[in-house]
Amino acid sequence: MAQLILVLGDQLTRNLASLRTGKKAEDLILMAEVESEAGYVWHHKKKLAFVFSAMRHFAKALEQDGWSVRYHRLDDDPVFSCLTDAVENALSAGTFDQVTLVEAGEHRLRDEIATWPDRFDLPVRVLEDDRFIMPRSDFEDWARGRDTLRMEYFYRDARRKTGLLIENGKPAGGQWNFDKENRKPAKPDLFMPDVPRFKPDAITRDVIDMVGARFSDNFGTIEDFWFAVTREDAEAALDQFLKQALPCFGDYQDAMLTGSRFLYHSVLAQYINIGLLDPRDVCERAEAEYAAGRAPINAVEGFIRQLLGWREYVRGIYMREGPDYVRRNALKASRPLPDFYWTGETGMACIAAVVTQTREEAYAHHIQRLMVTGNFALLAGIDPHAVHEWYLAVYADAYEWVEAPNVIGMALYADGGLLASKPYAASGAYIDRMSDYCGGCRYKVGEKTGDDACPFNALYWNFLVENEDVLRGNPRMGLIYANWDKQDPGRKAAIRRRAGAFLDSL
Ligand code: FAD
Ligand code: DLZ
Ligand code: SF4
Repeated sequence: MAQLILVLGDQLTRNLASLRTGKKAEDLILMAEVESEAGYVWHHKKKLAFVFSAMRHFAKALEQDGWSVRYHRLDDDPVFSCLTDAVENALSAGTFDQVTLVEAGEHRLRDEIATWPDRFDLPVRVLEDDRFIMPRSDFEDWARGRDTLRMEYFYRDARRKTGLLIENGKPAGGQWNFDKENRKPAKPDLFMPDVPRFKPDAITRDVIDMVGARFSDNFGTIEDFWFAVTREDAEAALDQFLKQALPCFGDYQDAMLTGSRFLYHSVLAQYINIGLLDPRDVCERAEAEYAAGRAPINAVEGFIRQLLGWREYVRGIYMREGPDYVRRNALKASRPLPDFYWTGETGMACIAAVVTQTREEAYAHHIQRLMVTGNFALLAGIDPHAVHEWYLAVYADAYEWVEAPNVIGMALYADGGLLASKPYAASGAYIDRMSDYCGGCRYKVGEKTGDDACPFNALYWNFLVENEDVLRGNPRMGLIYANWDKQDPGRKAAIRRRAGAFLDSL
């Protein structure tokens, strides 16, 4: 029985379920660069180059393994507008009994694939994506019947199930979570390992030329492309992270520095999300660093929690909540996304730094995404769907299943508290404590009113007042509202005037 096996651009794993069931002598693998996947958002140029180059390298590796591979480049003739057309074209060129693929991660593509059995009049076998640490049914079982779906409890269950960082049935180091130790600001004189940079080979250079020519209007710069595009290079990046950065990952996890874009973060999400690295393997390698005494528990637990906890949890939320999740808007926010999210042209030094870095690297770390661009969008009441599309476009690791819960749920509270027990709203004081941005800013972080005051300060209180009907009843917000209530009425009015004037200027 001959199968046409479709491998998607984020399924670049030799151990993929469809390849495990396939037969090299009989089956044909199809991979296709298509317009719809390249264009469903305004992808960063470096994200496009990364995905296409990694796809081309993977196709080559499969051929070297003995598979027959049919590969369509975006600059081949004909250009396929969508994956459906690419599959139809491949089916018409051969004789197949079945189309086989691993399920897509995003609802958009899952819906497209659901039309295929009727359209092609052929069985379409969709296999579960088992490249996560736990099967999706584990999340469903955990979530069933619960009133609240807090990540921390999901994560503890996952630790028990996998045995990761469990010693004699107890959490390693005596605690489940060492987050309290992981909030240190960083000083510029700390030793910072640079992120591993890989020199583009001929395949990557070809892709860079194509992206530069076809997507010249897309967001971001294409120059200085350094991502790994093969499993071997992604493994080398993992090795370097484990040796050089993991020991300090915990301490400086929430810190931000103008001159250090990566700090001690792993910068591995883009590799894990397209299948060049396996998340369980990454966790086990980090655990081994703790076991060998080379990395402390607060670092290793903090790191493993991101992958075993957050990454698996947000995928569960995305699948459970369905396609309408990206349209949630619990706080009825409707302001358009300001242009400076694309240009970086703003007097707010923190936003300018994060957007500039995002434009150049297709990367920002978690606290930059959550507490700078995310926090601003929350406080300023920007339309969540526009914010969602921005995040989906600009990061090399962005796929809706992981991006949407982080944006709609975590950063914007647009799901009404399904994911976060209270909004991650903060004034300029938080950014000042965790970064060196404010020193170089035209605004004064210590001031709340007047034209020179840090906009985050007035926006913070304005946000609380504007959303009082939803937030005041939240027990975790009680102290904050009590603090506002105590303030002098004249001062309150001045803060709200400052916020109003700033919002009008956007
Ligand atoms: P590290 O800080 O080194 O963390 C290690 C790994 O843990 C990451 O590689 C990633 O795989 C995983 N991880 C960490 N935090 C999360 C999280 N909150 N959710 C899921 N996985 C996590 N992550 C994406 O992979 N794609 C996205 O599109 C994305 N969008 C985000 C948008 C917002 C508003 C926020 C607040 C977070 C978003 N994240 C996203 C989560 C996180 O910011 C990135 O995974 C991380 O910054 C990637 O950099 P890193 O590899 O250096 O991560
Ligand atoms: C991200 C991406 C891009 C830019 N292009 C392609 C493509 O041309 N062909 C393809 O198979 N996959 C691509 N991908 C990855 C897909 O968007 C990804 O498989 C889906 O978003 C998962 O639902
Ligand atoms: Fe950002 Fe305010 Fe600090 Fe300027 S003063 S960098 S706007 S937090």
